[in-house]
Amino acid sequence: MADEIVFYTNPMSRGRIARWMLEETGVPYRTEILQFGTTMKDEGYRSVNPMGKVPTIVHGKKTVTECAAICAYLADAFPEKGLAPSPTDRADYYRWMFFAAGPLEAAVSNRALGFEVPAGQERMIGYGSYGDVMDALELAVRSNSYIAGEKFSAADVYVGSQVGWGLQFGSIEKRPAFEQYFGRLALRDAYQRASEKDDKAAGEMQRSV
Ligand SMILES: N[C@@H](CCC(=O)N[C@@H](CS)C(=O)NCC(=O)O)C(=O)O
Repeated sequence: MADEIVFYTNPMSRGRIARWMLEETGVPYRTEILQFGTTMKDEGYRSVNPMGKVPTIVHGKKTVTECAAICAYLADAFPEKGLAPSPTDRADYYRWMFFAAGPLEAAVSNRALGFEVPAGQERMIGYGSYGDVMDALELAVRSNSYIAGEKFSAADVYVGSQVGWGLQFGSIEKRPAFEQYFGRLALRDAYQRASEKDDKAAGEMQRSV
């Protein structure tokens, strides 16, 4: 029997990235919704993810946290779904996945919090400047149909989610290349299924308070 996947999430969180990736794999999974500040921080869940954050997946005896790792892990765990390039062809796949988990996430979060890198200190911080990050991201999404070439991959789930959220919440500039890239991804059945499930869960959560 296949190992069960348990998905810990909150529908108003980065858990939406992991949900999209789970839907791309098409494998069954059980969802556990956690609440900010309460069940997410209790001892039981901290024994799964000591950060008390979502998302987390538990696949049999394996626990994976961090959205980028969850996307990469699921692509490797279900190779027959074709969600990662072959191991010898992963230069862009790794490059942009790690770029999004490091420089992009940090630049966008800092900007949303109103933190500016002091002038002249750009060399001290991994992302340099928000402007450089945006220009590098634009080059990446403009070069091919997908972030790692002409084929969709798990890296698009991760990078695309950040672009989509950024465009929606105004933390990423509305450049046409970003809108076109995310527009292509948002048409995917798995993205739409995941969004529907999370929107429904969010609605139920709001009605129950
Ligand atoms: N680096 C983590 C970030 C996870 C994260 O910050 N999740 C937020 C929701 S978007 C969270 O769980 N916040 C609850 C808290 O910190 O109490 C990832 O990529 O998965």
